[in-house]
Amino acid sequence: MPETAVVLSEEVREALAARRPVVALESTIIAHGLPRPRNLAVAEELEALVRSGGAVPATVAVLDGVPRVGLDKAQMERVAGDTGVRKLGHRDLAPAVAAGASGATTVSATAFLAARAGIRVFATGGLGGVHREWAETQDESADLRLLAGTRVTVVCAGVKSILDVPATLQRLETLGVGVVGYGTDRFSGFYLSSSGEPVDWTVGSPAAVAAVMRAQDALGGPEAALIVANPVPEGEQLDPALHDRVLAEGLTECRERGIVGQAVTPFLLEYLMRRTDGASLEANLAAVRGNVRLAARIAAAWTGGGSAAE
Ligand code: PSU
Ligand code: MN
Repeated sequence: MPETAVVLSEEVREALAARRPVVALESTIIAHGLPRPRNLAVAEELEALVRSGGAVPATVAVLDGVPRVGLDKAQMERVAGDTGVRKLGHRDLAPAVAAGASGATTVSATAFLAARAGIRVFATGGLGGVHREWAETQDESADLRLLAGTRVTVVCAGVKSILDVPATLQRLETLGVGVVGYGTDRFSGFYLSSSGEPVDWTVGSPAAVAAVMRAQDALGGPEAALIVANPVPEGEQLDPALHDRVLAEGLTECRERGIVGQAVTPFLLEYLMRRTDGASLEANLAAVRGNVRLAARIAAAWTGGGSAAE
């Protein structure tokens, strides 16, 4: 790939060259997962949280056909405010580049571009995964396959609870993607602190995550990702009974309206937000903030070579 294929901001390039901590952030959550105009404030807040954790934020997006790692203020405003910004998974990158299009990157596209740029740690809200209607639709997010072949550490609140969580965990096992619970032996449930599903491995500190990352590299083999499932604090989770009720209604409406493909996830997130009077949005934001903070500490432990930042 020619060097110009992915453009790093000067700040990100310098930080990587000096081996200072960098955290990649995705932009689909900004453009398609949160309501305007609050999404711009959130994007800026997330970058500020990375900075206060001692790391450099690198929000990823494609603008006018150029994949960018690290956005300036005007570029961030376009991602948050321009309604023509598309949703780009990994497979959409080449057509978007060729067409000169602009789009926000999902986990799959962000992880790919971050890895290309040399960034190891990436924070998001919740991963995509296997949808509950999989038997009819075969809808499984491209996030999973991409993570099976991309050596990044993804800090997330598990997978979105709109999904079939046990099936998604099974797919991650089949694909050889490592999953560790952060401070818990339960898999995080996105809007909920726990999905109720167990995880096989628990880590308790950023240094412990960095040790797993170093072991991955030392062992070699398939270049799979590491998923760090970080639960939203219980006091900030969505009420589980409200969650289950509204989600069931949203899934029915999604089916009745024939919503498929890339539109499913944004539709369900928006439906939950409306029908919980914004409570799901607050839980989603609490999860993302926690993930971004933790990612900065993991990036610091990673670049510090093990002695650094607890
Ligand atoms: N996390 C959030 N909100 C989001 C997403 C993650 O809190 O909107 C996005 C991510 O970009 C993820 C995408 O990759 O949802 C999954 O979409 P799909 O199911 O269409 O692959
Ligand atoms: Mn999908």
